[in-house]
Amino acid sequence: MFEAVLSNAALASSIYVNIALAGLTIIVIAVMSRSIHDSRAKLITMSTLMISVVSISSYMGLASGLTIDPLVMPEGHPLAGQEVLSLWGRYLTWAFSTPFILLALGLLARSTTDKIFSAIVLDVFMCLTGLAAALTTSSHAMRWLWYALSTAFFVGVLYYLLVEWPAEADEAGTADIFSTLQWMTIVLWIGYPVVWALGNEGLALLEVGATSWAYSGLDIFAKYAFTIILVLYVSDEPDAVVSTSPATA
Ligand code: RET
Repeated sequence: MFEAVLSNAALASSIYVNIALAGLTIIVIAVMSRSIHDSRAKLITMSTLMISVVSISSYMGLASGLTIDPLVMPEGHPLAGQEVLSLWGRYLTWAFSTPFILLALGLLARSTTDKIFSAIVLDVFMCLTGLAAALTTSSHAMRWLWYALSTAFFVGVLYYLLVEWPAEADEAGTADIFSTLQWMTIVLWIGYPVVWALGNEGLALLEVGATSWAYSGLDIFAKYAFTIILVLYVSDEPDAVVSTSPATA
């Protein structure tokens, strides 16, 4: 499978570019974090750092062919009976990377543990049911039923992003930065199910290289740009973010 990646220039570049950007982001954040001392500010920073730690591992899985397989599509699929290259490792590793995005946002909004926990559980199941959609080859209808279930979990995640956390961020005094990152997240995240639907595993309007680049492009903004914007804000250790001691709270 490693050769299947190497022989397709669009597919290969969509993977290698992200390995480089994830590596770069890790170095930049590791250096910036050295001057952050408050434990809450540091926790948010470390959470964003983990997004790229997962990402570089995820893209290594794709580059090495470990998490890629040709799957024969069932009857009803536009490419029925043909082998479609599935980069299923993406869906698996989103279950590890996206929780860190939500943890960072929840902490920024000073949300409560129960809400952060619930948003993350919904998010993990959104990714795992998306993986199930990609790996189901026995029935075309079942692929889309998994897709629908994943979308239902996604709606749950959107509820926290659109309703619960903005109100809490308002109270916490982080409304400005929160709304920037919140809208960036909502718009970019909606792009992922759209790419799945249009991509080679869905309606097959895009071939594998274009599908992979579409995800990679979304990743560049949803992970690395998101991380840099958030860490630039947190590194000043604003009052709205830092730990409040019991004496002053
Ligand atoms: C799938 C397909 C099934 C329906 C839905 C999906 C949503 C995926 C999302 C992924 C976000 C990924 C990010 C990765 C960065 O590391 C699984 C594509 C709703 C929202 C932000």
